[in-house]
Amino acid sequence: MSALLHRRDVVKTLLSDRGDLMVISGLGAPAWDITAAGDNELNFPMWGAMGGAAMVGLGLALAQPTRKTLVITGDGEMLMGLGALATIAVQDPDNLCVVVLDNEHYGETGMQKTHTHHGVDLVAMAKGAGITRTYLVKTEDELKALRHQIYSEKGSLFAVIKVDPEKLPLVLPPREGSYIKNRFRIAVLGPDAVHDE
Ligand SMILES: Cc1ncc(C[n+]2csc(CCOP(=O)(O)OP(=O)(O)O)c2C)c(N)n1
Ligand SMILES: [Mg+2]
Repeated sequence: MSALLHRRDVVKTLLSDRGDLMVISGLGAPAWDITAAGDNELNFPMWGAMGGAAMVGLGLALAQPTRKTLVITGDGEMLMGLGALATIAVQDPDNLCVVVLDNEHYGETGMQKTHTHHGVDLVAMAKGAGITRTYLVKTEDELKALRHQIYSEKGSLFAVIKVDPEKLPLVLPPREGSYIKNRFRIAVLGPDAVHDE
């Protein structure tokens, strides 16, 4: 059996040479992962709102149809917001990728096992919702193929990447929500996107 992929390497691979890719992360460890790959004005790390990452990604993808949105979240976070898969399938944007870093645990809160540890199959759930391009990634080669799909192919996709349930040092993004939001809006919409409040 091959060794599990390491989440920081996975996220670095997905975000290297990212161009103008817009990235939403789920709260907790995925937010530390995208920051470890390099803080970026086109990152919108969720500091809370567990269960909301894929839906925030959908809203962004619909609002910015000419650019690509990548959601990177955890299995626990995705399990909390499963209804998003149905809405994404029905809306069927051609510019939204949802990637779940599945360590089969709620890592951030003490490594309690999640449902995926007990066999719940998020890829099958996404398929059942009607998302046609779904991927289960366990190897470097499969990760490279997924990267190609994200950057070079059109259409929404959903991927589960099985990763090591390792505990890693925190790499925190900026803490202030209004700063992250304004930075993101200016990067997407230009300097007039933000007014003094
Ligand atoms: C509504 C809500 N419930 C619970 C929490 C506590 N919480 C924060 S992160 C987290 C675990 C996230 O697990 P997962 O998405 O699998 O990410 P991992 O740390 O394993 O990568 C939990 C339970 C929260 N912040 N909000
Ligand atoms: Mg997890």
